Amino acid sequence: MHKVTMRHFIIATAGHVDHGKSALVKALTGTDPDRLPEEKKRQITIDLGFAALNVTTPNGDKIHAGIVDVPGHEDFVRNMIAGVGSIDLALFVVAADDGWMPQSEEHLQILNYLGVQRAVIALTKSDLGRIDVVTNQIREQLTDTPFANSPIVPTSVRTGTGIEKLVNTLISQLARTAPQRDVRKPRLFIDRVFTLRGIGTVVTGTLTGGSLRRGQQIVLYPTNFEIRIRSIQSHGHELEVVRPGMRTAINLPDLRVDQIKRGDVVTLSGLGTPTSTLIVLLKKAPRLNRDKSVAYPLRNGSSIYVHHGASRVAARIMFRENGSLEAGKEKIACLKLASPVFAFIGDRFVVRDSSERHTIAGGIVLDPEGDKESLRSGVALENVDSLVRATLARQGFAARESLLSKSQFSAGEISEALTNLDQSEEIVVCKHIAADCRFWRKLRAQAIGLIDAAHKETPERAGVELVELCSGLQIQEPELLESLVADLCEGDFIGKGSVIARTSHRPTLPVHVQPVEKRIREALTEQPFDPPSRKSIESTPQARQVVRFLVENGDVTELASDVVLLRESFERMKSKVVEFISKNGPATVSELRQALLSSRRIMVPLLERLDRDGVTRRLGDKRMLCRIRNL
Ligand SMILES: Nc1nc2c(ncn2[C@@H]2O[C@H](COP(=O)(O)OP(=O)(O)OP(=O)(O)O)[C@@H](O)[C@H]2O)c(=O)[nH]1
Ligand SMILES: [Mg+2]
Repeated sequence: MHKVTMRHFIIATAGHVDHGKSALVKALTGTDPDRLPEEKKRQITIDLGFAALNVTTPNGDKIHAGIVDVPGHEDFVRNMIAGVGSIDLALFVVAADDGWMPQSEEHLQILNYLGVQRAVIALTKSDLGRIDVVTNQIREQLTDTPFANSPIVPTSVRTGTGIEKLVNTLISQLARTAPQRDVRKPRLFIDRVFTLRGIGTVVTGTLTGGSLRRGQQIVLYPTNFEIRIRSIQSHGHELEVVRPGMRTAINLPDLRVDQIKRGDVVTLSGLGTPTSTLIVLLKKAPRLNRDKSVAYPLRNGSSIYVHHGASRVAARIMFRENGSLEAGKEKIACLKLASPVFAFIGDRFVVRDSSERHTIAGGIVLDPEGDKESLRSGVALENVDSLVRATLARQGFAARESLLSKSQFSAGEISEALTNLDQSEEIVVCKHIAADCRFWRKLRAQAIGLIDAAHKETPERAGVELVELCSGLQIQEPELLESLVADLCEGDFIGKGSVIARTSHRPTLPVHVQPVEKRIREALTEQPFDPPSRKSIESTPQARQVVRFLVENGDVTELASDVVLLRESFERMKSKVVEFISKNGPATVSELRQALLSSRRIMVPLLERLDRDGVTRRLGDKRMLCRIRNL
């Protein structure tokens, strides 16, 4: 039996001013999308309007389509763009009496730049004639665009002609449309903010990339507020969960309306942060009116407006090699934004001129982190594997957790790609990081070189301190060092505390310093319980080298920075202290010093060490034994 499903889609209108978009939405849904008093007065759409269409497909599936009605007037293109991001289908309107007009063209280009793949064309006001002529004109205008084969349906809200056919055409298009992907990276680009009495602040937008649920903790960018969703609605219905492709209203009572604006983004923390430098692939449509300024090449350094999500941000364009972008061409560029946006790899955007009169280009975000290397080499967007490879080739390595978090791939897809690429030895995955093979080989070789050189130059040392390795390799990220050490230790290396060495390495003093060692041992043996200070023993660099060796090897015990003694002296002193206290009861430093023929300089740090080791305990100015020991 066929299981009935409910699918959600977003349709947005598009088309020249006064061509009947809002009237058509009302005829389709019963809702008048023009809600502002000024819109009613001027009989024009100024800002976005909303309605819903609930239909059943021939096989019984239910489709819920949120409709965003956009303004057609050239002064409000900015609002139009905010409404058509992340839509599934365009309801493109051309009036039979007017035919193809300037904003028909501009809206078509905007939809193309934003990557909208499907459209249904409504030839409105069909009661006013010229259907054949305008149909031909539309077909001609749509040649070589993604909408070249889109259905054209003549309609009239006056006579009711074509409305039912339009509904059926919309259904059959949506029935063939895949629902938006849920990659657990929800983003709600806010297109409206308002306050309701008794409820507080509400924001609305079209949800993409993942679900949101009631009570969930969200973050608002670019302001960085972290807050909880009090409640969620979609088209007036209270919901527990909203999914991608749904018009969404969320109640954020902890924020005031003036703390949020159109273009802000509701998302989850942990997916990265907004940025102000984007590397993009910029495209300029081929079919621009050659007499107009829109057709002029886009020059290096131009000031423009970038429309991304529901936001609009002033920006400057920088091309590679100071180039410019001509109509019909595409080029990699860097966009320096006046304020940060929360963009993902693969996001689409529209570019308008600085006077905001014309749409002049559009593009795809290649690298939201603005890495200069991406500007040079570009970014492969074909699939998750090539994106992982290219990202690692560019960056060298990345933390597995955060790699491509700002992309339209899910964490599961990214981690699967990492495993596959690691298995086919195209990248290296080790502990917390993933790395480019060449980068990893080079880093490993450098590390091995440093360790071997250290073994040779200072054979008396246990190995290389990890902090030295870190600075020698100029590593700033602790997880990179940890993964590198883990990798080395799977082979011929061993980590001992804060030191790494070859497994075969046995610390030895170089022959030429062995006389120095002999002298030091003698110095420490002469008065074993009251040896000379470290400073006086370490009068030369060689002597310092020897003392460090003896300490690292455990032949010499370091009691304080200036107090060292032979290990056997230390052990004997310990036994004598225990013996003395066992026999005579708790003793002062002075009593112990006299009993052991030592000095206060040695005795104080010695007893502190024994306290730390749990042998003795301080009681006033005396020492007692911690417990009876079997020594
Ligand atoms: N004769 C006729 N007039 C229509 C039809 N559809 C809309 N109109 C009229 O056209 C005018 C504009 O209609 P709207 O629906 O407001 O146009 P719009 O495209 O939404 O305009 P903007 O949102 O401002 O771009 C109104 O006066 C409508 O009554 C139609 O099918 N036939
Ligand atoms: Mg309208």
